[in-house]
Amino acid sequence: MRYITAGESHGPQLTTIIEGIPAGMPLTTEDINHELARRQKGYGRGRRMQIETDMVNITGGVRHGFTLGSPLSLVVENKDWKHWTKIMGIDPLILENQEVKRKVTRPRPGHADLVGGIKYGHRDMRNVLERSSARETTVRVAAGAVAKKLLTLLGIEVAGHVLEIGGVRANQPQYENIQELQQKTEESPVRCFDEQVEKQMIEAIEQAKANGDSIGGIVEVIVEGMPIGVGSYVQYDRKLDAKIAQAILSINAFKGVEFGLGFGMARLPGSEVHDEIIWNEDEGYVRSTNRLGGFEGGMTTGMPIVVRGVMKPIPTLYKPLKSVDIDTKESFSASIERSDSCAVPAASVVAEAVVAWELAAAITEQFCSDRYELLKQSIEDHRVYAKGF
Ligand code: EPS
Repeated sequence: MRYITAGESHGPQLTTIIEGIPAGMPLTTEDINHELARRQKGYGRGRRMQIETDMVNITGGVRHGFTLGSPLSLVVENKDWKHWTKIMGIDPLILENQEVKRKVTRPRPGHADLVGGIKYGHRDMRNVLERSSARETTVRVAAGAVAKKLLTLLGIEVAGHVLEIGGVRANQPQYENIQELQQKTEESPVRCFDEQVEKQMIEAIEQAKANGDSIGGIVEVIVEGMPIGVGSYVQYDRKLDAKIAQAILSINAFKGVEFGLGFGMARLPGSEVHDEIIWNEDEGYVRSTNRLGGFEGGMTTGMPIVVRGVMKPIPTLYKPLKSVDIDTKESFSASIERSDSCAVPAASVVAEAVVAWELAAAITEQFCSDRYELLKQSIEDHRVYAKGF
């Protein structure tokens, strides 16, 4: 499976082309729109989310509610485009020295503006920020929705939630089943399972907003139902945990990733890090603990996957940091753009999407995957085989 995306934040639309989804998999527009709406929610978003109501238009690869095996083409319109048709126009400017509004010459520290400008030779750094904007995660969530649909049909559930915002840390969630985690997180404006700290998180966001500042946090994705042995130890670029780490770090503003006990493992002896193996007739091989977060040797252990990512505070600030005007080389405040004060809740939905994508891609690579029914059968056969191994 592979996908690429295209489109600028204030351009006409965002697009993704997806290849490798098995033929015959049920898929509806609503499956994708549901995930797009989840990404748009979350306390701390700016005014842009009031303009957009993201809806997908499937323009290839699906017929009468089933995938065809041909590439899927998904398009999401930017409603804000109508306010930007001149600034972001596609056609050449009529007058050569015509002044374009909202030119960016004072790069924002922490964004791609300056470095991207130097790399591609854009002296109007709007050419950089329009593409490096997290608006692009809209279509990554659309691609992830397709992957998530496949996983759900194969009995694999993905749940993302927020663990920390601006230094306010939630307790590790305690739940009976993953559906409870999914439901409770869904009801929270900051996508946090812990109701006790939810209010404090909201206050932290309010405080940041009042100060013209921004705050980051930590999101966690938990996946249950993965078959044992997906991924591989035989080559560095086939290790599935490494692919997931890359996917998490590819989310805008993400700076770190850990599995299971993560960085805490540095302070513990081996006897308190590894997960003992037990076997029973019902479940086959299971572990008494899950400190490694679902991976051994780059392969799934069959235990829940537990992966966390850290998001830095968004670098667009209403009280901007010092920067330099690239035209005059004089010191100035960085340019002010409309922004969110905290996008950690939304980022937990993006994290779900990118993790789901990597898992679905690994599954379709490993099992018979031209036809959905064949894939389903070969996963069921593998589960039986692994249990009795
Ligand atoms: C973003 C800036 C804001 C965010 C945007 C990401 O957009 P605008 O510049 O239009 O106010 O709202 O996020 C989205 C549009 C989105 O859909 O998540 C940025 O610069 O990264």
